[in-house]
Amino acid sequence: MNRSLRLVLGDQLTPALASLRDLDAAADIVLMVEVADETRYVPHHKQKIVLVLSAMRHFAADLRSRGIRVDYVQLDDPANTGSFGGELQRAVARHRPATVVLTEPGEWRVREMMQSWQAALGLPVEIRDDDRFLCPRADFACWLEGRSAPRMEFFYREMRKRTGWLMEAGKPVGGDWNFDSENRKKLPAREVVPVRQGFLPDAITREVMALVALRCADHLGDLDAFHWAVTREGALQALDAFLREGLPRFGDYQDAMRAGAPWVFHSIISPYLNIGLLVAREVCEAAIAEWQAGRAPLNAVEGFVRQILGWREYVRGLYWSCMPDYEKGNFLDAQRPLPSFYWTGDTPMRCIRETVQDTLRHAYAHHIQRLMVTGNFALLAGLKPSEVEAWYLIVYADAFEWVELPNVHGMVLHADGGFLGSKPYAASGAYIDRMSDYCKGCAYDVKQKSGAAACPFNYLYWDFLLRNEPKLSGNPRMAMPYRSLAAMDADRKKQIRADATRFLDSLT
Ligand code: FAD
Ligand code: DLZ
Ligand code: SF4
Repeated sequence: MNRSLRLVLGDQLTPALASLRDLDAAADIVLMVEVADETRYVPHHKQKIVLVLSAMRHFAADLRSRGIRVDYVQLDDPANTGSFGGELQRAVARHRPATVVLTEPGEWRVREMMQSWQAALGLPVEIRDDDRFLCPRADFACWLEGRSAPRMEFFYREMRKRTGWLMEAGKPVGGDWNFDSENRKKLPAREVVPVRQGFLPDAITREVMALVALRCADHLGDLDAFHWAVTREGALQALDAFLREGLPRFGDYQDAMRAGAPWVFHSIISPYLNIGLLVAREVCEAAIAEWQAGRAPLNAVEGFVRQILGWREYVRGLYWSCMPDYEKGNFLDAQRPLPSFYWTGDTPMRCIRETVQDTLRHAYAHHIQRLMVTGNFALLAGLKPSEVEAWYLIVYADAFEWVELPNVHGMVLHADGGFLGSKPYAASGAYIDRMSDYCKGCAYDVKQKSGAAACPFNYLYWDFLLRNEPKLSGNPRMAMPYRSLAAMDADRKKQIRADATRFLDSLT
């Protein structure tokens, strides 16, 4: 029989996946494998492993209910070899297929593995493009060609034109491509944020939780707080709840942070998008429909669509165009080890404590917490890119290297010298104070600029500029802070260096 074996990975849980599309239910077999290598190439947060494995099991059950033969290997199967390659070999021996059909993976390291499979198996291995993304890799490479400083904004405009989303007669609706200036409001204390729709673990999820608790006992994270959806139906419910309760104010409060409320008005759908329970097109179209129906304002809908059509597609395009060299750079020569409070939250800096605690408890923190709190600190303190990147890949339920690495290496740490973004997102305590309620309950004083009681972000900000003056002062987008620095007298600069040295030395 001319049978093909269709391997579906843990982040490919989409019924319309390229490698499932022309499946012949009478002959073909879907292979899904839980492998130890994937659970430990970094020690992921326990919730991420439970999410992926439980969603895989539900997806397999769904395929079976539609008459598709699924060969599913569990993590605790005694014969499990622990690797994609090993399990594929065993499955080929079991089923004797004529071909193996795959969809390209999300990560470079898995792509490298896949390249060797045809020779190892002695069978044709077809790797199909992952067309769940809105910009094919080849199109992105064309767009990138010849650009020494690609910018998300210009890529995004191309994507708006290509999709026709939020466009009218070839022009952006509302007259602007971007309404970010309306999207930086501080969250008033009276503003009630939506309650996150959580999902109680069912029997399959509880079984996976027990397995993960046993096998990944040394991984960080709290399983009691596991409330992720593990099916497409659940993910659609979460999307629907966001569209009704979050989207209308998503734009206004996109950058706002509040202690004890990590989701604010965010969608909390990134894990579902990244493992395939939702796809980008349906999410953007659903948001646009809310604007068309007059239920959500343009600044919210444009802002939300830009995150997915713009940022998500842009970082993915850059990842595949720039790997494997992308992760090697360290433009600012940052060498400081990651402080232990990134793993515990045990620090008097309340903004970091709250962000790390949210992260440990929920495997989630929203974009501004990641960028302007833990990320900003890592940038200012000169933390080593490889250690910071490992942390972000470990702690979040949505972390996959294609999206994590460009955000951390490029956007946060400026380790690519400004290829992804035009300037480092460096900020003093004043930014965090403006956008959050963290500073009120902090042991440090955000208004003080120097001395032991001063907010460390204040002197670390200027110390960062001083330390990196030769590399950054020529950047036109850094002209303003460097003008302020030039106006400072020598004593003030000496004080900044002394405060920063005292603080940074205390980290180790
Ligand atoms: P919302 O704020 O509701 O945004 C909607 C969607 O837009 C998200 O679900 C996501 O799919 C997309 N999106 C938003 N911002 C970005 C972005 N910068 N890059 C790519 N997609 C974006 N996102 C991940 O999916 N995985 C990661 O590992 C990841 N690591 C990050 C690390 C750092 C340092 C930073 C600054 C950002 C990172 N992001 C990552 C992007 C962003 O923070 C998350 O996508 C977002 O916080 C997820 O929450 P949400 O679904 O509530 O997003
Ligand atoms: C993240 C993850 C984990 C923890 N476990 C598995 C697994 O056991 N089997 C699997 O197919 N996929 C898993 N994944 C997702 C993969 O790591 C992901 O498919 C690759 O990183 C490619 O993006
Ligand atoms: Fe963070 Fe500084 Fe505010 Fe404390 S005072 S919460 S350290 S920004």
